[in-house]
Amino acid sequence: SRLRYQYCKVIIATSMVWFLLDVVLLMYYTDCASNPSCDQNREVAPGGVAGNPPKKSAGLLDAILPKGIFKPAPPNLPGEMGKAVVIPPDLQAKSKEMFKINQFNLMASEMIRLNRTLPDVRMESCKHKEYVATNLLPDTSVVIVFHNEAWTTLLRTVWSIIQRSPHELIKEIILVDDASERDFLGRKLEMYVKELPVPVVIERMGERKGLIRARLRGASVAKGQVITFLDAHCECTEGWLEPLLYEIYKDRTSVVCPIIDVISDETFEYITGSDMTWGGFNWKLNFRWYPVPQREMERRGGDRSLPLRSPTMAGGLLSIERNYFYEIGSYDRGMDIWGGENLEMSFRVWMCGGQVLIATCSRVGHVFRKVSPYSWPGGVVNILNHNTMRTVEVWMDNYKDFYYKINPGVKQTEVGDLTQRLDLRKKLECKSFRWYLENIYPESQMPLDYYSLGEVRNKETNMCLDSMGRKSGEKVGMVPCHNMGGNQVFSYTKKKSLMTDDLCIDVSQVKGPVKFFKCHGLGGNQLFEYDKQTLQLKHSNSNQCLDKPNPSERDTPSVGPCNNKPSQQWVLGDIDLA
Ligand code: LR7
Ligand code: MN
Repeated sequence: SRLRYQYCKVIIATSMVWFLLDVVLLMYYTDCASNPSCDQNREVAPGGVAGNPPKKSAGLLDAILPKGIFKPAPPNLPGEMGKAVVIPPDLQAKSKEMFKINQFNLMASEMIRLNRTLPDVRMESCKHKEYVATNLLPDTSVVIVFHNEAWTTLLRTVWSIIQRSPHELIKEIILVDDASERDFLGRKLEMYVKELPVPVVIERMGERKGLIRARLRGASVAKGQVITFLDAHCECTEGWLEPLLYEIYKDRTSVVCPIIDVISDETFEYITGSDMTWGGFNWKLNFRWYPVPQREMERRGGDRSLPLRSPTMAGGLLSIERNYFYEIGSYDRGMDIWGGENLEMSFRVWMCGGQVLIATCSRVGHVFRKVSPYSWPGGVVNILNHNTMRTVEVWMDNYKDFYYKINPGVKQTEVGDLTQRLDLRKKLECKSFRWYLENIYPESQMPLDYYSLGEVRNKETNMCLDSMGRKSGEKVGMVPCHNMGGNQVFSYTKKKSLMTDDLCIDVSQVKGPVKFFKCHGLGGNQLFEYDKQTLQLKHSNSNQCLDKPNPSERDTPSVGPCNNKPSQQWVLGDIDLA
């Protein structure tokens, strides 16, 4: 392996200047990538790292000068300026194989410099914004937790902070290793970070504790006035930090997130995200992006560079004043491995007097994955249910019914001791979940008021409306009632829509199929009058009634001229029309 290392060095030093599609180099990449002991990445990093001073500068090697002065982008290197990496055809099979290691294109990541350049993706009005002088802004510790992260993505996160933040604002970077099992994240990482131009601290969890407790550990050693959390596969762009710190400078109870741009898991292309979406959640308590409502645009006087008051946050990328982090209850130590903590913190901050902001002038890229790459000790479903139950039990009051009804079987999950979290809510004199929905999130997918929450049963057929797990634009299902909630839970809301999760029943054409559509809360095609005497669900716009499926449709309800046949009679579960 020592020999291979030398080999790597020689190859890099001699051919990297020309290379790009140089076959020799690409062969080297494959060798290096699959061999954890290969030190290719070290060479792409700063000169003199880990006692391996580059003998001869070969373009790449001194891309960063010793004092942290950065040269302009070397042209034509893969991934520079955030461009997509193209894997040549003969390496595609290999790159597919490597994809499984981290559930992203590891080969592409390894082809990109750790300090690659990125475009300035901010909207124009952000670029010249005046904040206060840097020395008035609070400084920050950046906490990055990781479990089995790839070398290149982890270090590219670190390098992007170094490259694009004022160093006087970075108190330190804290890397918290949540019991990774990869050798290169051990001593090699420790040696490497010693050479970096900002202080880097490495904390080791010893045993796998999950990201929530790992972040708590990171926070506990942080010395900055602010703690900034990042995932371990991010890239910060120009001017990312100042808008986050500035909001905290103005109001220490602000918890501030950047816009999270997309780093493609396939090509590592940097793709700008939208400033027109914010954080919400559905009945299953999944975090979801939803369009920013007109109301919020107007509150900001149409200025899109002003921070958004977001109902929830994605969770991975945020700045919070260090003392406020503890005052407001840090994280719930009872949560395991992954998930739920972002909604828990969002509800808590809003309900207990703070605010969650998205600073639209701050942009950080994140590698979004389709599949999770790690093990889930105790089982993924158990862990997610456990964490989410802790959130709903402590914060959601009666609105937790939505979660439980759409997730039959969750209640068997063990939730653990909640007394400390319930005490916290009392001590902080937090407002109700209803207050949160009314004031912070009136567009929520959970109706503020509703008549029913349960099945919608057809009198003639004894079949129930069923979402069938379908999406917006697809047909509503109707199958035998199973009495277990889940996909057969609908709410008849006080806005008179029939809603399941974040979808509403929508009839847009006369005689057309009965479909699901995103709830818009404006009545229209989504408005049904329920008559408790005749049991009809009358679609006002078309003046027709909801009926069993037409003979031509197997399992989709229909609409037709109202009559008094039992096929147009519906019994709504748990209804209270008072
Ligand atoms: O056991 C673990 N220990 C860890 O240290 C499992 C994970 N981790 C680390 C992991 O290495 C990574 O750095 O925790 C971080 C988050 O895990 P990811 O990247 O596998 O998941 P994700 O990007 O889907 O995570 C999103 O949701 C999580 C819910 O618990 C956290 O809040 C993540 O921080 C969050 N990420 C983001 O908000 C980035 C944008 C994604 C979106 C939407
Ligand atoms: Mn992530």
